Amino acid sequence: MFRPTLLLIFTAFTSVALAQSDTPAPQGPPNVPEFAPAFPEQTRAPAMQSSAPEIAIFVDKLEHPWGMAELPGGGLLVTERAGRLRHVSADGALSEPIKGLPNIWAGGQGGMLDVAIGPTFADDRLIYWTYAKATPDNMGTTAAARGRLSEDLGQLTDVQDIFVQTPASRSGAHFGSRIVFDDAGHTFITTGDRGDGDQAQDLSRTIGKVIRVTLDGKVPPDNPFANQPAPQSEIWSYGHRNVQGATIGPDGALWTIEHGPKGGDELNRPEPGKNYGWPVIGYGEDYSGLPMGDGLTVRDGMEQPVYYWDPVIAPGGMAFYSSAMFPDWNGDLLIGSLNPGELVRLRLADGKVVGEERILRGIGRIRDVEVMADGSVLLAIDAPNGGLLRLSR
Ligand SMILES: [Ca+2]
Repeated sequence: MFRPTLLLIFTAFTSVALAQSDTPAPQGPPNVPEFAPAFPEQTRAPAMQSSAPEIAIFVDKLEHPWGMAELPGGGLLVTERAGRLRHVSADGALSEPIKGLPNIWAGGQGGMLDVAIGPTFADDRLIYWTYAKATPDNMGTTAAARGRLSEDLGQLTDVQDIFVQTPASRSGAHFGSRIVFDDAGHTFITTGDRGDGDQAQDLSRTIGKVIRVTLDGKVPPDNPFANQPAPQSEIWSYGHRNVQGATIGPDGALWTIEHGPKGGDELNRPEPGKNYGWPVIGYGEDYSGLPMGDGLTVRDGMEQPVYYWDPVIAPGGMAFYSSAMFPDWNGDLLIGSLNPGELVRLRLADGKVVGEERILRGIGRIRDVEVMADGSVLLAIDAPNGGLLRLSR
């Protein structure tokens, strides 16, 4: 990953003037060629090209970095899946682990996951994170918590969970998750299906759901199932497989991205109370090569993704770009790909994808993408010897 000679090759390869063609971004053949998109450009949108970013190592030697969040005034917080949260200064100096995290179930895909700066941080220093919570009988479940970050950035206090997924499971698979805020006091928490897709359709469980609660974990009165008993009242949308990317778009709405099986990664714009189909409909197949369920891509009462990928990109985190440093990326969605390992750039118009670029293929498994206040872009590279890369111009 951190080999300058390879980085130079990537830079040269992508050093092409802004252009757009009618052919899709380079990718392999579909796993399920018989599936057709439900509308034009739901997949394989025309390829775009932008001029190359400069790449620098920002932080070396992180163990499976998973989430990043820039602090007001500079510097950022970064999680490591094994169960750590650290501060990184504006010049890339890495702190010792911040003390005060709850008990974390670190195993399989579980551990310390996303981190976000609370909307009221300037007043109360509250930060938020998602993690695999260890239950008393040593099962793991996705949870979201918040705590107060000390002025010296070394300690969390007043830690409390604001969401705990039910039921817990012994599975090490599909914990999600991201945590994002709208500008009206709502917290969205994305989850995964814990390797049991049927539960994503079960509204009595918070497996395979997008969750919406207040900043302190209460059910907002306008939630789609607010009049139902908990935990259904916490559900915003359902039928999701494993949502590891989420952000609020320029339209003020929640956008999410989820892992499909073999084929069928999806970009969604989840609306309240709606069913996003997993595992009943989708654009992938089982890892065995057999169809998922009845092999359907469309069904009444189930929503279509805005966009899908086959073969998969294995999406991590994502962010909309808005800054002067990369003017040709303005308004675009930047998505981290774990496999094949690249930055995926989507251009949207009227809620549809109209262009796609694959940038920095082979750079490594990108778990998260953070657009910094200065317009640079940080990529969290997941690996035993992972780290953070900084893209600039
Ligand atoms: Ca779906």
